[in-house]
Amino acid sequence: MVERIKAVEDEAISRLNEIKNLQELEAWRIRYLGKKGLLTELVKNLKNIPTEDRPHFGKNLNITKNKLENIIKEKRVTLESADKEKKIKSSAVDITMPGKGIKRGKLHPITQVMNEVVDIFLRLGFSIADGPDIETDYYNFEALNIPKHHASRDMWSTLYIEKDTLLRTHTSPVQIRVMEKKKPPLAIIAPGKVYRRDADVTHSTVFHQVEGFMVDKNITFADLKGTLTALLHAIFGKAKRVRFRPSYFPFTEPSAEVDVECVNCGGKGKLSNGESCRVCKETGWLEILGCGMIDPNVFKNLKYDPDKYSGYAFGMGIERIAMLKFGISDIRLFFENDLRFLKQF
Ligand code: 2U9
Repeated sequence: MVERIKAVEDEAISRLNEIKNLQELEAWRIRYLGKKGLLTELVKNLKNIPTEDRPHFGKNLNITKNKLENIIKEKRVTLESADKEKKIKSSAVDITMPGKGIKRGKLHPITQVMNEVVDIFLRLGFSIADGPDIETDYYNFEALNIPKHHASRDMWSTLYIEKDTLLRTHTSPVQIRVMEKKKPPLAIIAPGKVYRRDADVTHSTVFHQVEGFMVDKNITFADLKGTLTALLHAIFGKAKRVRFRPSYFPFTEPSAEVDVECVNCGGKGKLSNGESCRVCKETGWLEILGCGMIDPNVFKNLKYDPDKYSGYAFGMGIERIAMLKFGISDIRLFFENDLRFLKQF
């Protein structure tokens, strides 16, 4: 009997060393000290032992039982504190971890180019004006020397809301409204959205313009040339050649279109590998601006004396400048809001 008790105790102690968690410890307790445990069975067996031997075995059993109970108590404390520590480690905030970082947005490429153009004019002494997107036929056309049913109206694919109400096709009406309220000298730019019934890879129904004018006594075409050349050199670089070509607009006379040396082929019309330049269609030039001296009829509509005052005006499409600056061949990319595209600017 004593050997049996010793064997159970030895087994229990040797198995205890392999225990790694509280579940295994509970299984161990059940095996030795549970209701049907090995040691409990030995206690139950006492009744089959001669009465005179019972105290001796009983004492032995008690010593072993106490020993195992003490061991299990100690082991439980160790395992419980290890368990606690593990839980704390896995759920605690590690204050040495780097922060998540705030992702900063960027300005839309059109806004960037718009700001760049506006800043150049502010440095040249121009002021900014704005006006409504929904305009009347008078401000969008008639005041600008574009009468009803005149063939020149075909230059703008206009979106009408009602007979005399429309989405402005250019920001020129803003300038008419300024001239109605203020007297020269005036140097104004009108940046903003404009609308046309037009959509393909280079045209969008909604696009952005910067138009502007300067009106005073003795304003000449030389002032116009100097200002717009300075603008294009600031946008595309001083090394780029600029040329003025005769053109026609109902609100300016004389009128001109302004070209800058092609940004893709350097004005050669051909690429270094001999291929023809698709950006300028082999001409070596890119059309960037329209401009001219304000037509005397526009002044007359506003009760300005065309013999006293003269002025120049100009207009440009911001999407076109952005496409050339960034080498983008499809205008729709600006309006699709695909982050893979927008992140590049
Ligand atoms: C007033 C008088 C004259 C504004 C002008 C242009 C020439 C021009 C186009 C460039 C590309 C529009 O975006 S675009 O399609 N604009 O060519 N605009 S002169 O002339 C004015 C404006 C206001 C009172």
